[in-house]
Amino acid sequence: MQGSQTLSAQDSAKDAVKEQRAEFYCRISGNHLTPLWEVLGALVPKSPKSPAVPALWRYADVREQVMEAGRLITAEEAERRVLILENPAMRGNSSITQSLYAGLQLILPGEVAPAHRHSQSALRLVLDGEGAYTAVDGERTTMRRGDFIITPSWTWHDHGNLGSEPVVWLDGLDIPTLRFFDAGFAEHGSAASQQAARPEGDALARYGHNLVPVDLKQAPSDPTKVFVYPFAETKEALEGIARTEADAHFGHKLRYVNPATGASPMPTIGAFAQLLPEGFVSKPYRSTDSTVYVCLEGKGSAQVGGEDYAFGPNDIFVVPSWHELRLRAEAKTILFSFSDRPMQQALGLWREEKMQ
Ligand code: GTQ
Repeated sequence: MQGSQTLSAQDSAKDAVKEQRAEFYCRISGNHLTPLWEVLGALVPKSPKSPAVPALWRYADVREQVMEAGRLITAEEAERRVLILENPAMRGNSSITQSLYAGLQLILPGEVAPAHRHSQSALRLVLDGEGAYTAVDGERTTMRRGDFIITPSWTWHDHGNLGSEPVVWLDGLDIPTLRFFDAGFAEHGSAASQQAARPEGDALARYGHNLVPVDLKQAPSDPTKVFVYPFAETKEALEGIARTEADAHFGHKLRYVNPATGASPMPTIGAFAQLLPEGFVSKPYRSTDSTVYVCLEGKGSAQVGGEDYAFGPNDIFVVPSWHELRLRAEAKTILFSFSDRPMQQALGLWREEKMQ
């Protein structure tokens, strides 16, 4: 009896304190103040607690809806006809991770997505169809499946389709990052399509063969002038290194670089290509850069947060920060991926953990 009375006395003392605090919080709220101690654990977590969740988009499930968008609006009217891949736990945010945006862009035969430029950096990974091009600062490049194409911050770009089939690619942009920094600018071009200032292939010839113009000067954060990384070359590199033993965590994984500096192609987004031999099972791995993966060839599965996500060609999946990833390949598999790693590294924040 004595014990429970003491307990209830303690309880009512606690309740009184709670009430006083609640009244205090309410009063200071009028001055736009709020107590740190109520939120400190969430603000300064022991390890990353991403609001993003793992997710996979099967291309076969969404392709028809992308095509349906093509019957509802023209590329010109939409400016960019894109279905945004939204992280299921962050709907309404136009984000696939906290810092990055991804979308599927469709361009139909004869269409033009008009020239514009913005401070957001963009990458394209060509998935489906042939005959489209992207023009970047006066040079066109034909888009072939698996090609990794970039439009760095503030470069003019337009897209067009000169072929006879619909073309779909994955867009990856740093839109949420620029929104976070309130650093977004954009403008429209004076014409829908840019005048060609240089012949197709010029940038790749000039900057993409382990040679650069003799007077080229680039700061470490400058984007590469190589704006297309043809899949044929990426595949040749991956198959070349796949003759040696695979890394236990990555298989055979390469990082796309600005060949003039060794830095990432663009300062805000890092990109990677990896080959997993048939039957490969990776050891678990995690890193602080939430990563978007695209399967270009083969099939397998990604185990993230204890769940298995089976993937095949053109399927896209996202692995949030600090989530353990285990990759399995049922056939020889090629994955493309991108993340905000260069930003985190520039700020000294990036961490990884290779588990056994
Ligand atoms: O192609 O310029 O998915 O400006 C989103 C914004 C693509 C583009 C997107 C863009 C673009």
